Amino acid sequence: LIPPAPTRSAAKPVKPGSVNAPEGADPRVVAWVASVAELTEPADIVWADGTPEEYQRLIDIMLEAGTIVPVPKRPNSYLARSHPDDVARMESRTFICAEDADDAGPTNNWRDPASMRQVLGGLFDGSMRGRTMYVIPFSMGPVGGPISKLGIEITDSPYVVASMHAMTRVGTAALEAMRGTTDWVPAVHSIGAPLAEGEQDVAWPCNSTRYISHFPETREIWSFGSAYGGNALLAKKCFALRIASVQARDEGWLAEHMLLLRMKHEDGRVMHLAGAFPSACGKTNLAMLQPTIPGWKVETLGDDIVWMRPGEDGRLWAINPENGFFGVAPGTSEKTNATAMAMMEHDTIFTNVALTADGDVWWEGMTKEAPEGLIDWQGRPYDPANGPAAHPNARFTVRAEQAPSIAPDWEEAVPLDAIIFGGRRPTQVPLVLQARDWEHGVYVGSTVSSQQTAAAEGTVGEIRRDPFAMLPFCGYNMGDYFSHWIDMGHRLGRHAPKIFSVNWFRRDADGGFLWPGFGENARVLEWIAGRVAGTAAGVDTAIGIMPAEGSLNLEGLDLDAEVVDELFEIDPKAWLTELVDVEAFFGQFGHALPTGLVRQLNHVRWRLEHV
Ligand code: SAT
Ligand code: MN
Repeated sequence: LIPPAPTRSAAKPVKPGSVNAPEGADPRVVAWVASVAELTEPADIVWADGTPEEYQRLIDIMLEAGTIVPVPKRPNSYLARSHPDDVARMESRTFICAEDADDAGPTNNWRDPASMRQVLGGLFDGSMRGRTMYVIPFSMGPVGGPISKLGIEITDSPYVVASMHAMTRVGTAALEAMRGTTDWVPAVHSIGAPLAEGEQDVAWPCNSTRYISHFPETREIWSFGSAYGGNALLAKKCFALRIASVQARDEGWLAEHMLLLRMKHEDGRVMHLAGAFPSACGKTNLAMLQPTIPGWKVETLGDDIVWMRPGEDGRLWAINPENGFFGVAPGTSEKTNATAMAMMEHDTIFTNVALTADGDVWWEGMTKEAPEGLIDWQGRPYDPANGPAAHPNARFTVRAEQAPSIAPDWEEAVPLDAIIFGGRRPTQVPLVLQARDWEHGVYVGSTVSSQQTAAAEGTVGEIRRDPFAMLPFCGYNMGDYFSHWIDMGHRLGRHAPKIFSVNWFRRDADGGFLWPGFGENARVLEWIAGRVAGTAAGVDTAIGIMPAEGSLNLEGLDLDAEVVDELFEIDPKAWLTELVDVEAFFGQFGHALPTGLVRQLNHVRWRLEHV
C-alpha cells in the first residue's frame, strides 16, 4: 500500500537527518517523506532549495545522462528528447479516486481509492532503486499570498525538478511555510525505472505502465511511469486544476484552465480578462498578444491556470498560480507570437523540438521552409517520411519573468472584468458573442467544444465537448462543477465579470480561416472591453449578444463584407442539431445537472425555433 497523506495528528517521529531533511522542516513533512522513501527505496534523497546553483547541478546531471543536449545558439538553453511514446497527457490513464464514483462523475475515469492504493503500492515498491529521490517543496502563487497554496512533489526525475524550478516557486520559503500546518498537497511521482547495480541508464527513462492518480478527499497525487510535463509536473494540471478544483468547490473559489491578461489603453482604460480554451488552442498567444489597433497594449499575467476568489469588495480576484510557461512550440513564430520568441532566446528548456545544423532549435511554423540539415525530435536526420521535425506537442519551459510582456505586478491578484470561452470550431460558432447573464454564461462555458489537438492522446481534429476547457482537469463531478459556477454568480451578483464566447478558428468553404487571428484578436477584446464599460453596442440573438453593425472595430483590416457576415452567421438548423448533442451531453450528468442549464438550453432552443 502507498503511505497515507499526513494528518493533523502527530506523526511517528523520524530523525530529519535520516532523510536529509533541512533543519526545521515540519515533523509531518519529514515523516511523510520517510514513508515514501521506505516504499520507493531511493539510493539518495535531495531536498530542493530552488537556488540557481541547484538548477545548474540538475542541468549538469541531465547533460551527463544524455537527457538534454545544449542548444548552442541560445544561452543556458537545452533540448530534451523524450521517449517517443511519452509525449503528451494520457487521459485514459488519468484517474480520480474518490470514495464514491458519483463524486468523480461521468466524465472522469474513476477508481476505488483502496484498490488504487494497492495497485500503486505494488508499482512504487522499490521504483526509485538506484536513483536520487528529490523532495520539492513549492508554492502555487507567491509564498504566503492570499490565494496561494503549498505542495510537495517527490520525484526521481531531474527533468521534473528543473522544470518545477521554472513552473513553480520551489524551495526553502515554501518549506518554512509548511511548518505547523498540514494544508499542503502531497504529490509523488516516479518514472518507474529503477536502476540495478551497474545498469546503464537511458536518456529518457520511463515505464509503459502509467497511472496519473488523484485522491480528492485526501488531496493526494500519485503519478507513475511518465516524465511528460502534464503527467509529471504535478503542481500543474494534477494539483493546480484537479485537486485545486475540489478545494475550490469546498472553500468557495474557482480553479480554472485559463489564461489571464490585462488590456490597457493609453487613455487609461483597463480590462482584466481570463480565458478558457482547451490545450493547444492559443492561450499562450492570446496572453502575449500584440494589438494591431492603436492605443492598446496587452500585459501578460498567465497562460494556463487561474485561481479566483471573491474579494471583500465583492469582485472576483484572480491570480496565475504558476511561475512560468510550458507552451506548445509548433506554430510559434515572429508572426504569431513575437513575445514568446523573445522570451525563449535564453534560459529555456525545449522538449521534442528539432535541432538545426548550426545549433539552434526549429519547429513547424517557425519559418515557412524547414532549414537544411535538421535533426528531428527523435535525434534522427530529418526526413519528412518520418513525420514532422518537431513533435506536434513539442514544448518550451521558461520562467514567467522572461516574457517581455509580463505585467510588472504579475504576482498580485487582479479584479476580473471579463471571462471568455473558446475552442477550435471550423463552423457554426461566431467570432464573438456575449452571454446574456451569468447563468447563460455558465451555459456557454458548459457547452464549449473543440477539435482535439496533439496535447493529449486521441484523434486530432475530432470535435468533442470540453466544458470550460476543464474536461480533462475537473477533479470532481462536472455536474456539481456547473452548479458551483452558478452559485458563484449568485454570490458575485452585480460584481460578476461579464462572460463571452469567442471562436478564432471558423473556416470558409475552402478550409481557409475566416479571421486573421493573433494580433487582430485585439479587435475582439476591444469590443469586449466596450461591453464591460457599457460603450459598445450589441444585438440580442438566439444564442447571445453579438456586435451591432459598426461596433466591432474592423478599420484597416482587409476583410470582405461577406467574410464578416460569415464570421457571425448563425445557421438555426445547424444550431438546433447542435442542441441535440448538447442535450445528450448534459443527459449523462443526471440529477447532478443544475436546472439552470436545462432552462438555458430550452431558452436557446425556443429562440432558435421562433426567430
Ligand atoms: O501538458 S500540460 O497538461 O501541462 C499542457 C496542456 O495540455 O494544457
Ligand atoms: Mn493547459
